[in-house]
Amino acid sequence: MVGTVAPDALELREAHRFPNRPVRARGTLHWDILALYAGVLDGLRAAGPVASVGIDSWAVDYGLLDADGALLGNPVHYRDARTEGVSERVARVLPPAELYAATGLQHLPFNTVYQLASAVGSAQLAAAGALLLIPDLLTYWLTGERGTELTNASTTQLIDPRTRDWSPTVADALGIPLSLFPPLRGPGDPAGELLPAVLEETGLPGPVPVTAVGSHDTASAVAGVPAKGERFAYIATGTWSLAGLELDAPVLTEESRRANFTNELGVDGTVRYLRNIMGLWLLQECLRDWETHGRRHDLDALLREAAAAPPLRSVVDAGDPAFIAPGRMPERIADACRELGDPVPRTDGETVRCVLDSLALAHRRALEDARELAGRDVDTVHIVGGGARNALLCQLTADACGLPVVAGPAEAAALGNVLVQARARGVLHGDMPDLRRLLHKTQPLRQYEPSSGDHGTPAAWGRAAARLAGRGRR
Ligand code: LFR
Repeated sequence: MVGTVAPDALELREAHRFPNRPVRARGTLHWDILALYAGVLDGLRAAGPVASVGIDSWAVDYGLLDADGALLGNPVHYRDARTEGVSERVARVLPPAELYAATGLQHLPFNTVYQLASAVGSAQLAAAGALLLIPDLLTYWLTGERGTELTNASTTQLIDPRTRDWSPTVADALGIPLSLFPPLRGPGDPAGELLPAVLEETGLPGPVPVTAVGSHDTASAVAGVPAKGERFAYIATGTWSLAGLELDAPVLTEESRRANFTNELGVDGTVRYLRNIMGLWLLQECLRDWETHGRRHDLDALLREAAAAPPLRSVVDAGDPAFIAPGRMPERIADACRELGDPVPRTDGETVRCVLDSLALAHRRALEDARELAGRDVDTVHIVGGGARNALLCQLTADACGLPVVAGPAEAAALGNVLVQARARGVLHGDMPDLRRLLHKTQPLRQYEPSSGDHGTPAAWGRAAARLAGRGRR
């Protein structure tokens, strides 16, 4: 994505898009990191002359380097089964309450800490001289310089959100050598310059500085929320739905831990207080499954079918970690409906409706909990990320939450990334509200009012929420 920024103008152009296809080999699900790096180089070539580069990606995953700086194996996908049962083992050494008090991170089975705990004792970890999170690894290949960007480091579960620094307590208890991580750097810090070989390969005129941004895509997406005041909640929806609040300080209470809320670190000293919800992964996996069964759907037609399906007929818990692994998603959703005593969707359109109703309910629950746990009032919900294009999901979320939803921009992560770079290069000035002013001035947004009534009355949403809550998990 190429951003063009001036004090009163902000535009984004897609220069190049490439697939990200995980590869299973010898039973392990990997990222095809060299294909991704090749995509980055193609993107730079297609972008043409640029004043700065910044990289963000999904969180938690990493590559290990040997003493010569060579990559030791393909990074493993966080959806791989290697972390199965690891959090239970870790809990015996470090009780969940202590881990939460130290790191404030939501329990997700794939957090880096569990990935590393599962790797302790492996030949690969023993041979490692450095660990680089995905955006930091790509940055290293582009610049030759190593660092650990803070917003993404905060998803490792090895960072103390109060000090915004490593937590030796956690690392020591689990035998994880923090010395593997290069020094921390924050959004806006310099991260080197494109190497001569990279300039040559991409045809870019140098020098091109690389700037650290909120390298966790969700940190950049939240920086890209076009909020006008302080009383807003956000839902960054794509493969995941990350629903919560932007705070000045972490909430580390026992209630917060029980509610499975995370305190990830954001741009400009902020805390992203949110819950991870399965997101459009549920839909993506259904589409993939139907396609392998010879049913290739036109997404718009399918969403129209879903919109016409009976509302709130069947719902599942869209926060259930049981949905993390890939495969057989429609079947797993049907099983979950059965288990919860709801009718099994009869058509693909009904399955999609079940997914979207369930996501809307999970959004409602997350925002209700966040407001209560953080003691914050909210008058607007911002939906950013790819899901902002899904009108049905936006309307259902407005209905479920009983709040107006402002949808867009879909490319919030790229915009948040670009804004931080532009400020670091001196093109923009000011703090988050100033950067956000530029967003709501320049980006097309769409508003959804609650209680349209077409998709269930407020009372029906309340009953569905209570029904789901009564069944236990979040
Ligand atoms: C979103 C995201 C989430 C993180 C998940 C796994 O793309 O980065 O914030 O929990 O992916 O890394």
